[in-house]
Amino acid sequence: MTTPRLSWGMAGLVAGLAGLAVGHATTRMLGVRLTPLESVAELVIRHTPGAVAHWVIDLVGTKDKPLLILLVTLGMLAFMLGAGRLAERAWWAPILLYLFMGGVAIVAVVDGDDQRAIAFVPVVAGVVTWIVTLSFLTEPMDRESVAPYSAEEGQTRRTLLLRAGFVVVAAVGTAITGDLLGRHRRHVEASRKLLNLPIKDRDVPSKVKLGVDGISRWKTPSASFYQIDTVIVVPAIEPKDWQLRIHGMVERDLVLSFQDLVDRELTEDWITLNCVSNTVGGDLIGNAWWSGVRIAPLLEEAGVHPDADAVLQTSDDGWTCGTPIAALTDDRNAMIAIGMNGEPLPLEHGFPARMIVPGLYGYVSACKWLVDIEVTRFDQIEAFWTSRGWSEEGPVKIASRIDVPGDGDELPVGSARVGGVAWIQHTGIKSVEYALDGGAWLPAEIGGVANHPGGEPNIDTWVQWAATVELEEGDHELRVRAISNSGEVQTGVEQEPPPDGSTGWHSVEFSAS
Ligand SMILES: Nc1nc2c(c(=O)[nH]1)N[C@H]1C(S)=C(S)[C@@H](COP(=O)(O)O)O[C@H]1N2
Ligand SMILES: [Mo]
Repeated sequence: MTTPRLSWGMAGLVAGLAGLAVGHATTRMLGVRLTPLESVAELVIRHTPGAVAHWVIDLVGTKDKPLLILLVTLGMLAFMLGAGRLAERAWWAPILLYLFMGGVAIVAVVDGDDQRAIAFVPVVAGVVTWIVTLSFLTEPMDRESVAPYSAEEGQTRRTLLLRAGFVVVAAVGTAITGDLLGRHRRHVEASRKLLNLPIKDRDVPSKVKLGVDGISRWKTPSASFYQIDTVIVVPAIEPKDWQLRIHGMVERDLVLSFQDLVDRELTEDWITLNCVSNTVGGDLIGNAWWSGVRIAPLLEEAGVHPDADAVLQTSDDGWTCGTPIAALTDDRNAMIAIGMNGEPLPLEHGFPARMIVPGLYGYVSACKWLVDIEVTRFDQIEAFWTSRGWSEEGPVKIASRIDVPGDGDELPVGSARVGGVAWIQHTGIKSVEYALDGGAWLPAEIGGVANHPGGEPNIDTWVQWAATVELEEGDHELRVRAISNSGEVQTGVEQEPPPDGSTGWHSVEFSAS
């Protein structure tokens, strides 16, 4: 007996629905605006000629959008049935179809308003689900077609129905879970918007800008600030449900609500944050205007035991980092931040509260979604990254980067403006030097530096640098190095990021014609 066509079609449909459910759930969980299906629908809207759109609106009135979603869904259903039927002929044929549909969704995302890497995840998750689920559903039928007489009458059909039932239940469950998580996230987003924190945004001090086209903006907009964490779904915490416990080797435990924090004296500062995993020339760094509560007075209030030398910070998601108490209690503006660039922290950057410590890499200091601070000793703790081979202490290393020209650029012969950024937080950059084509190191211009904390800019931020170079026709190489306020000259010795941060000079090769 051969399996009826119907079974293959049904397998295709069920696999298709599972993929849509996963695409939907991932969209909602990640807080991406549009599901892959909706992206495609918007793509269609954007590229429908005006005349056609008018004609449709005349015909169906304001029901045009639901109608479009319906049409796209029907189209998808047809494709899914088709995928199942194709699977009967060749196992790879439906995969081609899925990849094609995924490709259309990718085009829709690229063409849309959200091209962050995360916006592509639902599409990829959906396509993978299609492929895996279809092979799971068709496997009993494949087995039967290989050995047609070994299968008991009806056995294959029963297995298929069982598996299909299982997939449908799992898909519905996934979609509902995604919706619930998504709804929670939207509530928290709404609470965040309604928060009226006593914080202000700050304009970029004019003296820090060198006005070179294409170099990093001195103040990094929150939306383009690099994001590093270990979570798949960003924690969504209602401020009213949040609390921070400070405990361990202290005289008295402190428990703070979000309101307690807001009611304290706030501090605000420009601070550059960077990641230890940044490679030479890399972009895991950003500079923002942070608002928060200094951690030093809180620790003093708790009464730190003299033998303690570390705090273990724990995030709502379970991530941990160990930070030297010295860096939290000296004169630097180490703070529990609640604001970034004049707004409550974005969810991705630790809402409602995270630590920011000038001068330390993020992995040993900048705990997002911070809920617990344990005063302790380094010899008694293991934190997330230190247990994976990274150094216990992570002071920022001096570094500099060339933003323009880019590697491989072609420039016109003659004079050109080049430049980028340089940093060593909490020591501060004194000067930057560049060398063209292996020549001597020459001093670059740098954006104003104040060599004291609290100035603008201050020793806790990066600086822009720039120079004018004369280019002859041919290939060129430009390199850069920085010198700190303490006289440290950035080393040219190349080191990979592990275990405590990369070193080496950034260089770019380009040509002039
Ligand atoms: N909860 C949590 N906090 C975290 C991390 C993390 O994985 N989980 N990563 C850290 C690392 S390695 C860095 S570099 C910074 C990055 O902060 P950002 O994503 O706001 O730029 O956050 C730190 N805080
Ligand atoms: Mo990091």
